[in-house]
Amino acid sequence: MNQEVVLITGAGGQLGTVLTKELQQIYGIDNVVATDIRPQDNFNGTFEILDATDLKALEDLVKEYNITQIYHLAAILSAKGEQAPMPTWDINMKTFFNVLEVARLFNVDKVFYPSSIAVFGNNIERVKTPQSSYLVPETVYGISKAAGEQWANYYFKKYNLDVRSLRYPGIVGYQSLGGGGTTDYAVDIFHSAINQETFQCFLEPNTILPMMFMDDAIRATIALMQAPKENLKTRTSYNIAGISFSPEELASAIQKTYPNFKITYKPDFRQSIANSWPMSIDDSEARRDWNWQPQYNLELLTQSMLTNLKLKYSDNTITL
Ligand code: AKB
Repeated sequence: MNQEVVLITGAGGQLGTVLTKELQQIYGIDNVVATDIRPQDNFNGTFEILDATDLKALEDLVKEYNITQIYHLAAILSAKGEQAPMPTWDINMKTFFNVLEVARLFNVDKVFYPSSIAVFGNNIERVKTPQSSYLVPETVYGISKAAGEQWANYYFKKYNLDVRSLRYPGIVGYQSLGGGGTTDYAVDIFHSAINQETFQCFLEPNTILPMMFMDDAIRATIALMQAPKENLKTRTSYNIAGISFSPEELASAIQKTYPNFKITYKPDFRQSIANSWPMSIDDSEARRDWNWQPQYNLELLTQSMLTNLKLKYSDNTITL
């Protein structure tokens, strides 16, 4: 087997920070090229500034490092995207087209493309939303991800480019903060709890959304990317499920450890985004094709978040 050399875009983001470290573990620190539009403090490994809308800059890096896999994480998320719809569309699509074209032209073996539960929209089955549900996204982020899924499938069918994709739910991890999504509250709430602050939630108490602990999200990503090519029947993007919960359920789980923790509610524009998304996901195709199985329930997620964040704050190693 040839040595894999992996390039990541958006390596400084919520998922990117953690995925970069995991890929360094798997492929060796010298075989991972982390890139982001912003410099990263105290980065351990190879880091390059990259604006992924710049085709030539991406091409130069792929050639310079002989890249064999690209994980394309750079994107503007659901809530932030609604503040600037046209730039969001441009950035999300242009960066992905650049990745697809560079991968096709320079024989990159595999591309990972994150999609999202944001591809679904109103009037779908919101409980156990099926893989084959129709997609009528309500946000520009969701529209860009739904379009991206089709382009992933197109490049696979037309050019045999091995693009693999997951529809992530909200990701909850202690290592990083959310980056402008509708599910960010589920990370922020833990920081308030540890710091003994009242948390003001921008969603209503009973808004149930699909979520996933960071470790599960990383495991799913690696499992998909390492699965035998012939097993993968879905070339748009796979549904994956972790846990579903509402803000009030999450607050109650936190109160088991921090009984004095308080939450208040002040829903804003993000409520209507959340209302258009599924409450839970049917991921039976991911389970069938590459043995997907989540490991974290609400209790385990809560305990892990509280324990690890407490350690980070007390060690002063919080670099969010
Ligand atoms: C967001 O809230 O926009 C993201 C997502 C679910 O894709 N976390």
